[in-house]
Amino acid sequence: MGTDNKQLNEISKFLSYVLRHEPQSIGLQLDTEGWADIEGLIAGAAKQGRTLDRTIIRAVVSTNDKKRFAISEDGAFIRAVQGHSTPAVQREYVETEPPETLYHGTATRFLESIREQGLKAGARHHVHLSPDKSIALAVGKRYGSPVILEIQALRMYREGFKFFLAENGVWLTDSVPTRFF
Ligand code: HQG
Repeated sequence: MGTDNKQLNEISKFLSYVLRHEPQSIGLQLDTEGWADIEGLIAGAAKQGRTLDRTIIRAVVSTNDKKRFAISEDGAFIRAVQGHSTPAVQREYVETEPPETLYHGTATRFLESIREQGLKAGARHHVHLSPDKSIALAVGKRYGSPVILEIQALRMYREGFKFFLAENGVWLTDSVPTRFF
């Protein structure tokens, strides 16, 4: 069976689902840093009739457009580097000083609520920010007509807000009050 982009993309979506959100859906255990045993992942997927092997998992990890996943140095474990909603995972990211400005892409229909409440993490564990406007635009487009919010990240940091940089370049913070827009 050929491993075309469509197939890799489809497996990436499956991995996002089980490694970020619903590991229990295939009986998979994640540790607090998000690591799952690759053999357990293959076995859990097989129970749902989904055939995976180490070669295709490695291909998904290495070709992934947003570098969403990482494999441990010993090759035994895999994790999503950010984007979790499952309470099983509480990653300890390294706190990092952010650049002056970071961007958050959202949909215009969320703006009224965001202007009232600021940015909230929602189901995921953090608010996701990007140093790149075009990435923020693409993120916003997933939910409708997109809009980019410019966040005064360095000012937030200097006022005591924590920022974390995930291994794939996505910036994370707990919430963004409106005074930093
Ligand atoms: C919005 C993708 C109303 C927020 C991307 C967003 C990202 C509010 C939505 C990653 C709000 C949450 C995360 C408030 C925030 N009122 N709406 N007070 N505060 N929102 O998907 O940032 O492709 O959980 O603007 O690249 O869109 O999956 O977060 O629209 O890095 O790897 O609530 O997902 O990565 O949506 O995306 P999400 P997000 P992947």
